[in-house]
Amino acid sequence: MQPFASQVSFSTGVIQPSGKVIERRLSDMRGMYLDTAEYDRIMREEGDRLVYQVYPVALPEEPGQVLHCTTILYPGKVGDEYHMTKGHYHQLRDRAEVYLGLAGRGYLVLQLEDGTIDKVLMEPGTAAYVPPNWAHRTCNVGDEPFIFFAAWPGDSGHDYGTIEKLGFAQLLVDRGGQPTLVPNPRYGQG
Ligand code: PAN
Ligand code: ZN
Repeated sequence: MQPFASQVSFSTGVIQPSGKVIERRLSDMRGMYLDTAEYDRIMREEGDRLVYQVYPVALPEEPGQVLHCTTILYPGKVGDEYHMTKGHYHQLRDRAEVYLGLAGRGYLVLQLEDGTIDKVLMEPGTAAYVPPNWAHRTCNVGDEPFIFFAAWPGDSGHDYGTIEKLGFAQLLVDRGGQPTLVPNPRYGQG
């Protein structure tokens, strides 16, 4: 394989050239937001919002590679819950990851499989570390797109199913203008 470079726009998050861009809309996240009545109302009255996009650098997902991408997480809320990514564990649980904030403001929310939760504020220039074994999700708590760069080992794999089934133990919501973690009443219900 030959060395190469990609161009990352810090302001828009676009990577060129990129692999296939992933788009996640509200309809891709059914059941993930707590306020299902509000979710249904938005889908009915406002349509299927774009929540985030991922621009990956095209690389083989194999040991030894370092995969990298940007995520553009658009501002917004469903009820009082901030726009967020689906969130996942790595299939190989001991594979870590680095996030670098490029624009906007968000939180990285992390969880161990015993339900232990932590959160890290991310602003432009914040290098946030996802240690081995932590599920990770980002939430946009600002009014602009929250844009970050991520890099992780090529053989990590993504386990979305565990979070789709069990959820995160706590959810990040707006409480009087303050991003606040609150217990998820549906956590672990499968
Ligand atoms: C990130 C995420 C990206 C989108 O690149 O994949 O922010 O979030 P979801 O994958 O949870 O939809 C990463 O953590 N890669 O491993
Ligand atoms: Zn990851």
